[in-house]
Amino acid sequence: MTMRLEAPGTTSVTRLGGRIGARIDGVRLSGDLDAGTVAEIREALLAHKVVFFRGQHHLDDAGQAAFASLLGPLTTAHPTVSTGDARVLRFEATKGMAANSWHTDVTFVDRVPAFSVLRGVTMPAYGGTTVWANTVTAYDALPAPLRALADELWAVHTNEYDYAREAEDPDARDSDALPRDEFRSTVFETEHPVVRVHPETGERSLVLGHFVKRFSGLNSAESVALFTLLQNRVTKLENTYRWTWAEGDVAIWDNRATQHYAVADFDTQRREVRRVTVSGDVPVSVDGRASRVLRGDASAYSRLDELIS
Ligand SMILES: O=C(O)CCC(=O)C(=O)O
Ligand SMILES: [Fe+2]
Repeated sequence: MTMRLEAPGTTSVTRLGGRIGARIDGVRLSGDLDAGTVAEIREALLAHKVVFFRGQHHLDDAGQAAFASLLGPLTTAHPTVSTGDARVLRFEATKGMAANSWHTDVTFVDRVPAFSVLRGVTMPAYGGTTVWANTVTAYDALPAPLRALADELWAVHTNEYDYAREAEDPDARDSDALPRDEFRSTVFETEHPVVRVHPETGERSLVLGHFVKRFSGLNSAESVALFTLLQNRVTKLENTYRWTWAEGDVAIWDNRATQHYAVADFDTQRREVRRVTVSGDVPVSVDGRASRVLRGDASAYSRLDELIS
């Protein structure tokens, strides 16, 4: 374990991938960070979509939540998992279970979180990496006819149980690595535009991932075909960055511009990460229409009236 102490004012941002990812050095994350440093982190996060910090061994749950709240008001831990007042969601795996499916966090509600802050608590000796994909560059790289199609398309996202997947793999858990029964204790369904306009950068990004059930107006076979086409654009390796965790690492991603996948290749080793999410607003399409709730009330999970940006 290495601890690095840096003098104030030595923050540096090192780009890691061609399309996504940067490491930030010289910052000790805490709820006491000065506004200038928080602004630098936010700027790097908006530019690089996922940023990584090494050596944050001093952070506990309260410190992680206090730091995260400098980026905006926090959501509760999860819309369907009861954690009381706790803001921190634990993902623990001992049987190779992880969020090993491409997703954007919590897209089944209308108020999709803006940022997720994830802390590596216990890490396996091998495996257990996480991969992020840039959904803005994926959109930008679409040929014009596909961009026009995506711009007009809407999709229904849900946390509803995926029976087909369980039949194939009885040990698998839902994509957010939560106990299935609790995960679907309340069913949420929201219709989002497939292309949303980012509220801070103005960039367009593809809103897809594991929670998509179907595209509005298309049948399920058509939905699968089109989903595969667009989703493959997001997860193309050139459009991703893969992080090998050490304990004390913190990753922050812009959940409005990314998907991620936790690789379940660590056998029976222990792995634990803890997540805090920052509230986000309701996505808006290129023609200015907001996402629509079909089922479920997420107002207790995340309050839109508290948003600052
Ligand atoms: O376990 C991981 O690396 C990521 C888990 C996940 O999907 C999340 O924290 O949102
Ligand atoms: Fe996730």
